[in-house]
Amino acid sequence: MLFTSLFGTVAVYAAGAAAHGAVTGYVIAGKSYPGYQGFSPGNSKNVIQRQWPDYNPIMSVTDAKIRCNGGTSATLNASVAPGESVAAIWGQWTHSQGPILVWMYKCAGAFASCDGSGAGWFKIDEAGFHGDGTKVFLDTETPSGWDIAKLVGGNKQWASTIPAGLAPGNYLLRHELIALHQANTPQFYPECAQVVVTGSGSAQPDASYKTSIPGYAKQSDPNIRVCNCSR
Ligand SMILES: *[C@@H]1O[C@H](CO)[C@@H](O)[C@H](O)[C@H]1NC(C)=O
Ligand SMILES: [Cu+2]
Repeated sequence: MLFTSLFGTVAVYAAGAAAHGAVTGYVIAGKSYPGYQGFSPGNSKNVIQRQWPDYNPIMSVTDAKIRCNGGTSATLNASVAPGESVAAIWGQWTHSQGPILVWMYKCAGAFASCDGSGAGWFKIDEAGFHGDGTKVFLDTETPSGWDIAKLVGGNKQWASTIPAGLAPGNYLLRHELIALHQANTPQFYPECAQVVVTGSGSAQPDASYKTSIPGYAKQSDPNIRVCNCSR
């Protein structure tokens, strides 16, 4: 029986880990922070990242997991000043088509009571398609035409800059990959970390730049219902 259960565990892990990915670490203002490794609650618990139960694709824009991949709390935070760099690192990534989006959300108070609800999310970075439209389905960095393909090879990092003048406070930092390799079947991979923005800025995005998550995209949105096949 021991053999059976061990084998079962390995098989489940392998199936979950086979072709997907999640943020598993950060480099913020030049400092490295381990993220959550997943699949084994109890490991790497004291991290800045909100702990996610798995990194299977989220298939519905209304799934509550789309906010932070199901992560609701973390024990630590990272300090960062406006203008400094925040990079996420993916432990593995295999899909070469789709956008990269980086979002923030200002907590009203302590992280422990900050659930990311309401129309408070704003985008600080994005990377989409910029190829010539003729070769978009190759599983390599060039010429897929999508920056997300750089995460398939390379160092699997995406660096963004905290907006200049952003008001200090406690923020959730959300990295989102949307994989579009299956026609009309977008897959969402979002993870969140807790960052304390320092400084004396006062800038906050206007309400027109803010949205709820879930809620920022419709399942029928043509921008996420694409077919990369044979152009
Ligand atoms: C951020 O982390 C530091 C160091 O662990 C801690 O002292 C501080 O209270 C934390 N800040 C918040 C807002 O949780
Ligand atoms: Cu996948």
